[in-house]
Amino acid sequence: MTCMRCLPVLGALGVVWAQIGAAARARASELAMQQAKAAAAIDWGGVLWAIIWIETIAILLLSARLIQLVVRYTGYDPFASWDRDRANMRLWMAVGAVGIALAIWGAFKYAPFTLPESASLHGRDIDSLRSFTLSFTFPAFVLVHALLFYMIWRYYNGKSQRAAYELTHHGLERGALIAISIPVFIIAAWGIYVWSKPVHGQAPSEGQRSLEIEVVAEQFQWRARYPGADGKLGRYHYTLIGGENVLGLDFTDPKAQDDILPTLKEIHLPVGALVTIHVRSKDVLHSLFLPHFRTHIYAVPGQKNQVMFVPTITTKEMRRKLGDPEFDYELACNQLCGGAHYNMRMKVVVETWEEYQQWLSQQKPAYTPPAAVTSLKPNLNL
Ligand SMILES: [Cu+2]
Repeated sequence: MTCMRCLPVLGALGVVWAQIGAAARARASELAMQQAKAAAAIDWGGVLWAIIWIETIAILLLSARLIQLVVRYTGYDPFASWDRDRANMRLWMAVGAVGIALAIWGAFKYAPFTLPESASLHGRDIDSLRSFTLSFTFPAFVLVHALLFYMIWRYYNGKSQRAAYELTHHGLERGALIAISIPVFIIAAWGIYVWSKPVHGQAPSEGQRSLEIEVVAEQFQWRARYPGADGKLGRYHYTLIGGENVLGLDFTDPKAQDDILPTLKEIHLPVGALVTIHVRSKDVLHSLFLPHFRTHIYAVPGQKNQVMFVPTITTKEMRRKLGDPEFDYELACNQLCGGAHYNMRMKVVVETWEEYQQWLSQQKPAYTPPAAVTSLKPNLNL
């Protein structure tokens, strides 16, 4: 009984909590877009929804309690003629029907938001693995739910026919074990092979170009570093971070002296080349996520990570395929890393080798040689 009394309070608290959270999130994104305007605003829409929810739940709970009290003190039960077991069964059937209808509706509604075909070589294997996994799990999902609701309908309490109870059925158990373990084993073994590819399982093939770049995470942006003419990224150390040396490069290392730091928030990648991205973080845990290339790795403070893939479709080609001239590949942070986490994204441009070279030649080196500075003569022709 005590528990019954707590329920309305707990329910109301839950609703208030959810509404406060929703209102806070809405406010946070609003703030980012229109700081001054949103700072002074109260989300009256959110407050109104919270009130409506609380009132609705309270009315439902009070009505139920009222019916209970009327039954107790008057002896009159408006539901006396009901077959409660049958009513429960029918309600469960309704839950099943609504659930299935919502699932079908959701599948169609959100279909346009799914990712396009993979734009990386290993991504195709990941997509095949996903299709294979779904080809087993989806029929299993449908079958289990169909059986669940069938059993409720067939054997609901109160019906004359009762379900038979059997302690063990070795044949059934053996069959289920084999039927389940074979696809699970295939998925696990294939998964280990496929998922290791973007981490360390690829090497450039004969005549294939390769490129190593670095992407560094910090609250709340990504910074990229490209190798200079030597094709190698130079040393860095976190103690050297400061001033203009935002990535802590060690300029005593000749390999670091020609490294290039693109100024814009975008990275360019040549199509068909094996791209290795070295990933590190300057502050908290971030996550480098390239959904179109089916590539993802954590950016961990104090640790070097790397991920590799071969982009197979240029941005222009993908725009044509999707019929969307605005389409861009995205590099996003996939780890809730702080207040402006949503802002932590970069555009990824995949282009031909020639276009890539041209773009790279326009980027700024991270280092200005001291000799170039000291050789400047003072202008004395006053
Ligand atoms: Cu982040």
